[in-house]
Formats: sequence, structure tokens, C-alpha cells
Amino acid sequence: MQNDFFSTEEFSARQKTGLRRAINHAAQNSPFYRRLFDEKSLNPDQIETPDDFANVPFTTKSDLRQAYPYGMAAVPLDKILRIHASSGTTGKPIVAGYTRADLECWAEGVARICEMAGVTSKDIAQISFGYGLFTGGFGLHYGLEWLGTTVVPFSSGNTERQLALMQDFQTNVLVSTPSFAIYMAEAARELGYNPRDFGLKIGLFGGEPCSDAMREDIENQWGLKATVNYGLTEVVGPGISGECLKTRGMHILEDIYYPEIIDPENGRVLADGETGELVLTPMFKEGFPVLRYRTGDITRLIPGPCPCGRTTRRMDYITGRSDDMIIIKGVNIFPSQIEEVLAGFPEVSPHYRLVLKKDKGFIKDLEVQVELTPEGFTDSFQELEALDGRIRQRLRSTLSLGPRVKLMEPKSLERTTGKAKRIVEEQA
Ligand code: DLL
Repeated sequence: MQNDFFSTEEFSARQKTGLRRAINHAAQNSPFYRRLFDEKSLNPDQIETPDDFANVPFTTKSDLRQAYPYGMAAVPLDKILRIHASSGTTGKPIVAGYTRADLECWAEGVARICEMAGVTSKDIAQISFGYGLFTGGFGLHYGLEWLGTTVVPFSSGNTERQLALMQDFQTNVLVSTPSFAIYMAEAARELGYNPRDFGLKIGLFGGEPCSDAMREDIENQWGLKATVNYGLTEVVGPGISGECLKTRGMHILEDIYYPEIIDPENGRVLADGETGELVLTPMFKEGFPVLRYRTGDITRLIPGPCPCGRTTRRMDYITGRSDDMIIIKGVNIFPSQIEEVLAGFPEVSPHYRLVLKKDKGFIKDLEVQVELTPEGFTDSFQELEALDGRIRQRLRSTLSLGPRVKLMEPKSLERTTGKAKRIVEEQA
């Protein structure tokens, strides 16, 4: 769509107007931002350039939690047409409310993401995200409808029926988390199907990280082209960025969402190419606006143009969340580093779990539970021990720390129909 091909000047002009609009709307209509601007003695009229914008304080997950349920609203509640919420792992949920204009902007944005991934009005897309407070189901649903695609709103779970309908309805686009796509392929094989016979053409995957190993597995199993898209409830839901068919990072809808990368330690804005925490400002949100929202997601803005010709900047794949960082014996580890090591072993499946043993708030021990593939499984104790040793050694050289490794039988780790839960905490 045309906005993805704007010139740099056009983006700058739109962002300037968009940021002004976002600041004025928040400062005038959101009690949360009115108070914040007062407290910091910030005059919204003096924030004109991106440099001035760096003076606006960040908004955090904890701010949104404290505003539960309607403290972030900037319009009367009768203007809110829909509410979504994200549960997170602890504390109160985060609430997002959408006006009619917000819902339209969201749907159009998601439609752009789907189109970039090669989906057209001729396709039939099965949505295997949960429909409910989670933004995945409804977000993709209205975006795909906007594009004119036929939508099968299956929702998550009930895999056997899901597969049967996929076959009957000639679904050719699968919309789910990457881990559910892997699980469905496994379930299909168990039921005697070859996943490739379903004729899936494109996968729209999001809601959680999709490592190269997961992508390869999904593409090989289903014979489809896997694309990844990104978003979060606090800013809108899915539809903030997504891959084109070149699959070299996710194009951000920069005319709607203003991206910044900051150093998570000191909040300094980093240049394109530098890795840090993604901060987003939705520029046209009416219902529950946020300014400079700290997503917690670690990534970078990829410098240079994309070979697809779109001019929107791309963000790289999320390598971790700043709050997912595991600090053990003074060493900082991201789960994605462990995942990368495991991907180098053909004997192990993409299913793994990190068990953290905690004592008085500190992580005392890390156990990496790794599931073997049926081909990697053996009765030979010696072979298993040797594999365990090789994995441990590779982890030690990557992480500067040797966690315990526990090899698990094939299909023994729990599967989810939504986002995979990789980290489990236990009290020592
Ligand atoms: O997961 C929105 C979404 C739904 C995006 C469906 C794409 C598809 P939340 O439940 O609020 O919203 O979770 C947001 O999930 O901050 C990231 O940490 C993570 N996440 C989402 N997409 C990706 C992705 C939805 N493509 C949180 N890669 C975000 C890595 C992702 N992490």
C-alpha cells in the first residue's frame, strides 16, 4: 500500500505532524499525561522536533498497571467500542480501549502487514490465535477482512477439528504463534496426515519470538512461506511491524507508529543499527494514548533500504525482553542465546524449557530442559551422556556459564496453543 513507499521527507513530515498530534491529544485529554507534563513542567507546545521529543518521559508497563482499569483513557468511555487486555505474568492486567477511529486505523495497519507478507483477497486464512482479551485473534481478523481475505475465525485449541476444517475449507494461510504451527504439524503427523498435503501457502506468525530454527522447521513441515509480525497490546496489538517476502526484518508502519531504540540502562536514544530497547509512540491513538512506551523488547532498527523497495524502516527480530534477562552468578543471559545453541543440535527438538531455581529473589541455579527428537532419542545411556556433555560445553562457551542440561524424552514437554512458556521459576 502506498504509505509503505513514502519518501524520507514525506515520513519526516508525517511524523512531525503525527507526534504533535499525539502530544497535544495526550496533554489535553489524558489525566495521566496532564499530570505528568505538569509534574515535569513540560510545555507540549515546545516539543516540536524529534530532539525535543526525547525530553518526554517514557511510559512503562508499571504506569499502565497502576492506571488499571481506565486511568489511561483520553476519551469518555462511551466513545470506547472495544476493550482488550494483556495479562502478563504478574500483577494487574494492562487495559487497552479503542475508539471507532482506533479500530479502523488498527485494521488498516494489520491489512498492510498481511499484504506485505503476500496475502491477497483471494486467500483463505485460518486464525488460530485466541479470540478474547488477547489482541491476536481480533487484530488479525479485522485486518484480513479489510484486505478482503476470507477469514476462518477458528481461534486456538481443538487441533484435530482445526486440521479437518483446514483441509475442508482449503485454507492456504495459517495465522498463529510459531510454536502452535510447530505443534499443529506434529499433531497432523500423529493423525496420519502429511502437513504438506494441506496446501498452506503463507504463514503469518507472531506474538512470540520465532527463531531461525523454528522458522525452518515450520517451512519444511508445512511447505509454506513463513513470515513474522510483531505488536503489543499496550500500543495497539498486532500490526506494528511485519515482514515482507524478503524476510529480512520487520517493516514498521512508521507513518502510524514512531519508533526509537534506547539504551535500557540510561534511556539514551541510539542510532539506527545499534541494539537496545524498542520504544514506540502510536501517533493517532484516541482511546488510550501512550507516549514513548518502553516495550521491553530488545532489537535494532536495520540501517539501509530493503530490497523489496518499501521505504519503511525495518526492525530486527526480537532477541529478548529486558525483563527476561536472566542474571545468574553475575552473568547476563538471554533465553534466545540458549535457543541458538540448542538449534545447532539436530538431535534436539525446538521445544525447550528453562527452569530457574530462586532463593530470596536470586537465581541460584539454571536447568535447561531439552526435548529430544524421535530420531535423536536412543536407549544408549552413553550416547545420551555424550550429547548432554556436548550441549553443556557449547552452552558454557557461549554463555560463560555451564547450566545443567536435562535431556527429555520426545514429546514430553507441554505444548501450548498460544505463546510457549519457556521460563519456569521454582523456589529453591
Ligand atoms: O502478542 C500482539 C500480537 C499478537 C502480535 C499476534 C503479533 C501477532 P501481547 O500479548 O501484549 O501482544 O504481547 C506482546 O509479545 O512485547 C513481545 O515481547 C512479544 N511479541 C509479539 N510479537 C513478537 C514477535 C501480542 N514477532 C509481546 N517476535 C511483545 C518476538 C513478539 N516477540
